[in-house]
Amino acid sequence: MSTSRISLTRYLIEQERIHGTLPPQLRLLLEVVARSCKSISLSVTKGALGDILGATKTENIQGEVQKKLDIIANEVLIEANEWGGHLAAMASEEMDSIHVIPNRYPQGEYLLLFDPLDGSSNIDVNVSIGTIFSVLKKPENTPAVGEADFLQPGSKQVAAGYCVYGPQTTLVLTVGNGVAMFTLDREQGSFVLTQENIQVPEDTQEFAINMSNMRHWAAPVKRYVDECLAGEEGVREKNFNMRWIASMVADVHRILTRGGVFMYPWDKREPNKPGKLRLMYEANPMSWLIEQAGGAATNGQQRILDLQPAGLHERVSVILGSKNEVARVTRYHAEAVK
Ligand code: P6P
Repeated sequence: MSTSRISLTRYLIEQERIHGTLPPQLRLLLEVVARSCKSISLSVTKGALGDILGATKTENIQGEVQKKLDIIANEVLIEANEWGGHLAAMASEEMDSIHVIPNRYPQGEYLLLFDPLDGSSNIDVNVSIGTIFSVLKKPENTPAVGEADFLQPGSKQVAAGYCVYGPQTTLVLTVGNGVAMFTLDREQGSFVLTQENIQVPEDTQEFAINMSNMRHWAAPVKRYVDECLAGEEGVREKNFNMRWIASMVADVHRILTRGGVFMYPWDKREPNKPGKLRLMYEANPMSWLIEQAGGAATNGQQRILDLQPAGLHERVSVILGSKNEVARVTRYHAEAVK
């Protein structure tokens, strides 16, 4: 399919025609999410002119102070998605419990999860941020939708994606037949297909991790990063570059575009927490995108998409990106327990 000026709607209709994996309700859901991202992008680009910078006086369930834009983005997604009849409920990083579709609207068969504004610490310093979303089907024959209906492994996702608000506003999504990227044409106000069948190179010379946490890492992560730092004089016999944007969406976008390995592993600062990132609406959607693009994603021991969630906001250790590098880090974890 040539990518000359193919709109998101046309792409989704053609995906349904070719693969039959995109029923109208799911297509509507994705189009509404895309429209929400356009609206969020508009707020983001206003910056100080739009009174959207700075923090509120409230905290989310993670105990993190909520930025104004966190709340704005959350409200945009809730208001845009609750009346369409395609959802049974929504879950968000910014809300303690699920948001069930109000009785005044018809209920649909999908569950939408999102981190409305990922990378909040970058908002006030004009660095790329983004929205991450994941779509599950509501289990059959459940009388009233509840939190337990969301607790499905990432392998059950029917759609996943993100929108990165950077120099371009780019929507990246998968419905299970590969990964496509759409760039926002602000003159037309529509997302245009700019890349499809994205492939993550199996090898890389670029790793992404917050190096300031080095003294807290487990041995396998330290071993892997030390070998990268040793460069061509070390066992890897090649030099590595490092990137860390502190915005998962931007780091993952770089990896989808040119390869690399992203790590936010368990560390001993809070040993009872498996990691910092959230499984349901950060790690699962990003892991599916990476796998759909030929990469890999584990928590150091297991494939992330196989993990059975126990809670809506549970955290997970994340190692994802170029397949051969993720395999190496995962192997180092296995060797450490022998
Ligand atoms: P740190 C943003 O807050 C986030 O959840 C991810 O987007 C990002 O990768 C990570 O946290 C950054 O964490 O500890 O480096 O600030």
